[in-house]
Amino acid sequence: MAPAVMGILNVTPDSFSDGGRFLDPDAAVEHGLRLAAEGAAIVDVGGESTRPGAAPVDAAEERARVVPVIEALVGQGVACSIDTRHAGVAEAAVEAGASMLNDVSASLHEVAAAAGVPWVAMHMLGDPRTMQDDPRYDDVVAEVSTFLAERARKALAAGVPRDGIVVDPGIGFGKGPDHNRALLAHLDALKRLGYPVLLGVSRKSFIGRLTAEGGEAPPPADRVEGSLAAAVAGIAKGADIVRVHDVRATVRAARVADWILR
Ligand code: HH2
Repeated sequence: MAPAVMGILNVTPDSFSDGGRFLDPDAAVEHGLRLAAEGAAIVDVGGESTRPGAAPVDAAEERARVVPVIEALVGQGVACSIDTRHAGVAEAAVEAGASMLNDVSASLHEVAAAAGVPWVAMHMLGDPRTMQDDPRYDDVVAEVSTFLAERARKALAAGVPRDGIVVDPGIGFGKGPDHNRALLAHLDALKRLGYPVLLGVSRKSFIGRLTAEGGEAPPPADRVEGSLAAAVAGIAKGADIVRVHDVRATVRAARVADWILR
């Protein structure tokens, strides 16, 4: 099966790429419908930016941002995941119809078990406010793999079924450029854990750096080629789900890559 494309819908004022564009619920629902029409298998709804340096959002505020949008999208037949670090938000989102828990804290396995929804465990070093302050690893691939294996074991013990676990290296979450590159180049090491792998590279800063001209990185919305290259490289290394802003382009690229690779 071709890798699944997860479309990003940030109902936030401050996300690094699309902050403020979809804070209005009507605009958010319209964008979610567009992502689904473009081929997103699932739309990932988030109400808190986790970009480097971002300040945490009050959980009640986060819930108020995401719940109406999820209700409206699910009501129109669009599968949604909830991108959160907060148990209360995750529970409210599942209540509203979200069918997957995208957990950037990798700590909400008990919520996933109780709700009976698949759980994405993402690796992050520290928290968004400080994670890019000189992150260090002895062996980033081994440390991220060990962390995710241990979290998956905890989730199994809590009652999340084996086929309800997805792992994600957390590109850009407490990682410098060399850490990101090592994780992408060795994504097959994560695959060996035996769970589907989700990869989020879309428009991230390493792509901006690599595609800079005259020392200036293109703005996030102008990083589509680099994002496609990174997604396809990830797919070649076994990514099963790619989380992206540019859904139509990624669906097309993934289809071609998959035809060649599989
Ligand atoms: N990246 C972001 C947010 N959530 N979830 C997973 N599983 N993997 C990721 O790599 C990932 C994620 C950051 O991207 P974005 O949502 O576009 O920005 P922001 O955090 O500023 O809202």
